Amino acid sequence: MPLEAQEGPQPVPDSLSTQAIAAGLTTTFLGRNLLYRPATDSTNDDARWLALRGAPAGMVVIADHQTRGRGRLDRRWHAPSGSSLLLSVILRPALEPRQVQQVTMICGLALVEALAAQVGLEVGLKWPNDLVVAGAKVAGILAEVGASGECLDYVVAGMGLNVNLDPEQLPGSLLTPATSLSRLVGHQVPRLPLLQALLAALERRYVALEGGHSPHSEWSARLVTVGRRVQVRGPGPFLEGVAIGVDDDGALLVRLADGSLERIIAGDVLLQ
Ligand code: BT5
Repeated sequence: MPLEAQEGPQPVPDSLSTQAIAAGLTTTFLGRNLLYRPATDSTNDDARWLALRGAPAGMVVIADHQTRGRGRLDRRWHAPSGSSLLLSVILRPALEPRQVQQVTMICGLALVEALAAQVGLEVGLKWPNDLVVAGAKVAGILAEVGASGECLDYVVAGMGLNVNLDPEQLPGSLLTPATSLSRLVGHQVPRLPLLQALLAALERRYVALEGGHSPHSEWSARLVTVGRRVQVRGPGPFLEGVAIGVDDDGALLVRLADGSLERIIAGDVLLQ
């Protein structure tokens, strides 16, 4: 990964920079080690590269533009340059690989917390990794792990949040309709205070996780998926049923028409 690429657009009022982010940061370690890139392929790829070379927990890679921003299953994440918060956090939680959804949980809850505090928005979580408002996706989380045996070596927690974008700028063929903060509140939203609030909320939640506190109950209470009729498209067969809850590892429990219970570890859920 070429680390020297710090060239890019000239600063604008809402511009991100290492200095501007550090100036208002209230965290102890999360984001204290930060790489800002005007443009990159994918912040998750950069963070993984750094994690493999020993970068510490709490290091953040953030970009204004991604040429190959990714979702799950190598799907594209679209974000017009400068419109979004696109960041990846390196974490090294004492979890087993099967528990990695707990990292997605704390990221989702930290985003919810920051959006409530900074923008006054009530945002829901949609299993497994989306933030939604009235059925439209405003953010997505992509947690990728490096593991050796039964131990997680690192987790790269990537977050893409649609801040100041017109959903019409995005391709028409999205899995779920998209929205953005500016669309929801009717004005441009400064990214810097939102980012700083997000990092502070995530640090608190990561410290709690490391202290043995599970985010499970708070996360499941926020899931708009639970209690709904769903269609599940995943690696396994296509399923339809009622989402009745999530287990400790964050797998979705779906009751099928024949009364049987399916445990879904990965997939896309359509709410009916
Ligand atoms: C996600 O995947 O939602 C995870 C997105 C994570 C993106 C961040 S940006 C910083 C970091 N670096 C990366 O390279 N990635 C992370 P998934 O649930 O698979 O959803 C992907 C799908 O969302 C795509 O196939 C589109 O249908 C849709 N999509 C793409 N861009 C979108 C956007 N801006 N808003 C809403 N939906 C979008």
